[in-house]
Amino acid sequence: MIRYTPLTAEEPENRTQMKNILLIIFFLSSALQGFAEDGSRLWLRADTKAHATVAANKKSPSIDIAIAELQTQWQGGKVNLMIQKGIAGQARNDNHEGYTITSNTQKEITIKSPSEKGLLYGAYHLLRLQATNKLAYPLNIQESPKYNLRILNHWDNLNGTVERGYAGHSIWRWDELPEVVSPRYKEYARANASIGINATVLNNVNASPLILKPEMLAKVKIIADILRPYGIKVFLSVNFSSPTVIGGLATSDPLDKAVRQWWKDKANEIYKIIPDFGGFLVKANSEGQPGPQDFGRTHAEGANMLADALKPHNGIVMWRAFVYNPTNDDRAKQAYMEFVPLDGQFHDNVIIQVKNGPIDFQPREPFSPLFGAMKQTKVMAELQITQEYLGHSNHLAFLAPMWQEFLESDTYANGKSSFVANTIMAIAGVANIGDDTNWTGSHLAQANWYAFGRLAWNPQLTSENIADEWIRQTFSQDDAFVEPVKDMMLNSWETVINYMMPLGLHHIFAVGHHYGPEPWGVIPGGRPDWQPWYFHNVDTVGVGFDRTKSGSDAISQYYSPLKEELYNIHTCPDKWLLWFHHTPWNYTMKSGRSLWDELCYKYDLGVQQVRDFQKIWDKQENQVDAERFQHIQSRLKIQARDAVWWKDACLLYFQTFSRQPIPYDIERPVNDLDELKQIKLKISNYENAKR
Ligand code: BDP
Repeated sequence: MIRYTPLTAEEPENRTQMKNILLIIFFLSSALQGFAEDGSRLWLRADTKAHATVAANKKSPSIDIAIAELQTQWQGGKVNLMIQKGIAGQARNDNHEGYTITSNTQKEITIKSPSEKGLLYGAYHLLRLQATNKLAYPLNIQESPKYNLRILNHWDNLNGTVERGYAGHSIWRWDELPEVVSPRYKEYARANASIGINATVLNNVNASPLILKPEMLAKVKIIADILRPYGIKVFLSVNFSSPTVIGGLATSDPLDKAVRQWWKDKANEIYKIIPDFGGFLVKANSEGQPGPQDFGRTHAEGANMLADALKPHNGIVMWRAFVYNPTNDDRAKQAYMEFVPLDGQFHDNVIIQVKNGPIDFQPREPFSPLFGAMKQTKVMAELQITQEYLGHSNHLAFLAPMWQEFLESDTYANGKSSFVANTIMAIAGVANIGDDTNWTGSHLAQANWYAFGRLAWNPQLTSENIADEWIRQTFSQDDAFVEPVKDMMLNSWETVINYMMPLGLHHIFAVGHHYGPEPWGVIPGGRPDWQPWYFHNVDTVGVGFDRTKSGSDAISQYYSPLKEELYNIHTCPDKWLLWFHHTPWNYTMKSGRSLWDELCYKYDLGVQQVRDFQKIWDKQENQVDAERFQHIQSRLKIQARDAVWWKDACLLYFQTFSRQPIPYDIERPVNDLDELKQIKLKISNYENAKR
């Protein structure tokens, strides 16, 4: 019933060979027919036959890239690239990445920036305006990024698998480096630079200590050299036990002198070959990873030790707050409980990296109460671009609206209005990139990579704007195509929520792969906060997690007046109702329906919405190349089937508790609960990836 077979680590060699042969045949035949519409060009599809005149007042590798991009794509008059120290207000920022673009006429355009990188960004900006038909003269643009650090996190393992990756294997071919250098590295750098991403963590947060071995660092250096002219700094995830595992020390205690020296030496070794190395990302004392608490030390002591080693080189530590220790307390509360008492203890080159929600990248979460809670600590947000909990690369879920909802959430920190976007100083996104030809497993998922970069540059851009830009560059300028497809994209996230986990339900996924529904799931011997029941708490009275005072009181971690709004079941927004309240089946919702009926309607709505996506897409057949048309069409079919699967599974299961009929005016279930319970998908990317 479910046709889903992602690539696994154990892809047999003969299959790989076969794939290569097929690829060669495919490329030969497409070379004869013209360019294959395989998605490999991402949103960078402009004609490259222009012969623009471009002048620059400085020469450098980054400026050379800007010149080459403009020369080959810019259809207008002359472009001047000028490094200039004091430039206009809006374009100033600490990182000097801002720029201005001015012109009087189409005949001559000037891009100014204090930095080479800024000129490169300016060049991509100008080309984007051209590619989206948005050039309006005279130009008077001032831009600078909201955050200095806009970073991708790759959860890529050294063996080529990608944890929670749904686009094939890792793009980093460690086994071939440093001798063989994939052309993809440069294409990757270019795509990121075009949307303002300026940093990347190459390896998984579940980090192998081997990444810090000299032979691996030599490979990392090659990648760093390729990314540098595109303005991208390389970072690495490190394993806290590295001093013991690869250094041969007896301990990895952060207060041990030899351990501290080991990290200092390691930092010196790295900076000798990668002088602009960014620093470390660390997952410590989380899901079995080693950390300072193994030695009775705090997260602050652990982070500071690494920060001290990096400090002389201007490196930083991004220390993750994704911790939940096996206590009896609500998992949603634990990161806050662990980190808030440490506020003020972190050195100034440590940033605490906090996932957007308090649990774990669920289809929809309220923002984590850690945002705004640490007054003397730098905090950054971690978003997930890869769709671990949103249908992998099978389902369409355009995530800009989700990230926007998050960034625009008011924390009310310090008793006044204070949006999440203003409580953070950087943004990380867990990449959805792999070695699939189309990079992200599905064509439409490219939009999430794009949206991440654009929002990290300017969180005030609207989702609509971003979708519009992306569609125009990637597919077509024709409004008859742009408008309906944009509509579909903008509704897609909420649609997934509707058929998976409406009204604040969360983590009722099948255990392990997080793809299908398993609200009944039980992991024998597993910890309670890995069991779906822990999160939905269904019984004959109602459903939902009681996070009020009568329950875990996680709500107390939020500021007033949000706190009061959430405590009160009548003012708690519907979208978070079952996140915060164990709600009776007969509770009257804002719509006037009972909770049970509302739940049924939401699931049904989700199914109908995917059906509508199919209609919208099928109508576009003549507007799109056959290759991408069919690919997307086939994904939407999977999504439509999966939506029904989700709806039937959840409603039939919850119905055994609500004991009420599914309203008769909605689609009847087409599956039996007992059959659905038998489904066991064999997708364990996770198992393969975790070593
Ligand atoms: C969870 C993923 C797991 C990651 C973990 C993390 O299921 O694979 O290792 O987050 O962020 O969402 O560390």
